[in-house]
Amino acid sequence: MLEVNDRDERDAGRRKRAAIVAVWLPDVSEVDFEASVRELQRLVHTLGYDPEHVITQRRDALSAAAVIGEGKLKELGDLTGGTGHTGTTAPKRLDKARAKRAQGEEAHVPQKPKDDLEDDAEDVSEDGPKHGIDLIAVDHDISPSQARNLERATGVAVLDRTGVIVEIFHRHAKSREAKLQVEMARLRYVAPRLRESPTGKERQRGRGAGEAALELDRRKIRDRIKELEEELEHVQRKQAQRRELRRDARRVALVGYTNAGKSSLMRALTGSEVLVEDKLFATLDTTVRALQPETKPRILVSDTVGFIKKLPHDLVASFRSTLDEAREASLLLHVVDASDDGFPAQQAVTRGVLEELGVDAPEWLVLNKIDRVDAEERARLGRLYPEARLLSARDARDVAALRDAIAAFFEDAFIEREVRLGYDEQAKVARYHEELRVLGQRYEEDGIYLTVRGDQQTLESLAKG
Ligand SMILES: Nc1nc2c(ncn2[C@@H]2O[C@H](COP(=O)(O)OP(=O)(O)OP(=O)(O)O)[C@@H](O)[C@H]2O)c(=O)[nH]1
Ligand SMILES: [Mg+2]
Repeated sequence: MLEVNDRDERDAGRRKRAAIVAVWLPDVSEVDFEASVRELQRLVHTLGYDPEHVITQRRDALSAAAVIGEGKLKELGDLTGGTGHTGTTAPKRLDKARAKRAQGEEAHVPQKPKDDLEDDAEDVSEDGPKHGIDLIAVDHDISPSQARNLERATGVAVLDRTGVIVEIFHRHAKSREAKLQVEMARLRYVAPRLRESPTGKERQRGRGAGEAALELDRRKIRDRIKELEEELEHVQRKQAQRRELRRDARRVALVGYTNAGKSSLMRALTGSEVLVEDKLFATLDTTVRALQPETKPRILVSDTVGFIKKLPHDLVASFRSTLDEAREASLLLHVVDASDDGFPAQQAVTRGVLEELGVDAPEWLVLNKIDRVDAEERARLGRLYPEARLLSARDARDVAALRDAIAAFFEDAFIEREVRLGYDEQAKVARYHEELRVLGQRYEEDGIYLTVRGDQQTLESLAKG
């Protein structure tokens, strides 16, 4: 006991550590494999762990039992202080962690518990994780039984790629809508990972509070998901109404891979204070602001949630409203981080998601962070992507040029028209001034003549209304 306490005290305040497990499958190139592992390291880091160890293995397929083969599993067990094989009972602390996740609490990855040691002779190891590994992150989507087997062999909690992403979303969700969406995705992810029922041995021993929580059975989870769906529908109806009000406005959506610099560009283009962070999935909520300096008619810019390789489908589906922004935009700025070697793959992922969503607005490729790219590489990118805009969100001149290009894009589609209004229609005259550019105004006997310029949609809706 003393030893365990000592270790806990020593560990208090230390940053948590993670080990990454990745299998290099035959149909994956070396570049893609390494990029994927690096990305998972960044994800794990965003979640608050130092990804200190990377265990990789070449295999034809994932091992059905525990992802990696027996030899590697032993190696992993040595690293974590686990048995290295799957033949032991899952330690209770892992179940508690799972139960907590299912309840929507913080999924902190447990240390060796002090109170469970004596009565569980089969527990993974008597002296706890030797190297203080707190999490194993697997770069594949794995089955609940593979996760359980890995946990048995290592005595450490296991998350797969989806699990890591779901946890990050959970921590970063701020608005009511984002929170509801994440809770739903989380329940859908966690539910199949709950153990169905305790084993006979555990039943004899009697169960503590932690295990009682496990009895959150599937039916309860389904009920909760239903509740969430209803609440979400209500919130989203309101969102849709808000979008309806902006319908006539010209809209630009910033889309792209996570961390590409969408929010940075949003800030620069609109002078707004949206969150910019060197984290994956910093943005989960949509923000809409007017392009600055303001054009007439106004152009609205929206920032959206970033995409990632193998973005869990539940999460894609649940972030509908951010994606509706993209769907309803007249122009898409597809932002990529040009300083990242792996950007073509990231660009392809974003394209894939946009296609799946049926987004077909004109799309400009923005090669951002060009300040981090040397002259030679810039020239190469210029040749390779002649249509792209190479820029830095940190360079005021680049941002001003982009702003002008956006304004010109809409301006090109504007038309000029002369309209006649009655002298009793002052309110309407005012609306024309507010929503369109008025180039001239004449007072004739039969009415007020306005020469206006703007987009067809706004012109038509004003003529009707
Ligand atoms: N050097 C450099 N860094 C940039 C540039 N644009 C963005 N960054 C940095 O890149 C990181 C991510 O930027 P964000 O604007 O938060 O990226 P995002 O695309 O909104 O990311 P998510 O919201 O996570 O999808 C931050 O640390 C920014 O400061 C740029 O042009 N040059
Ligand atoms: Mg962002």
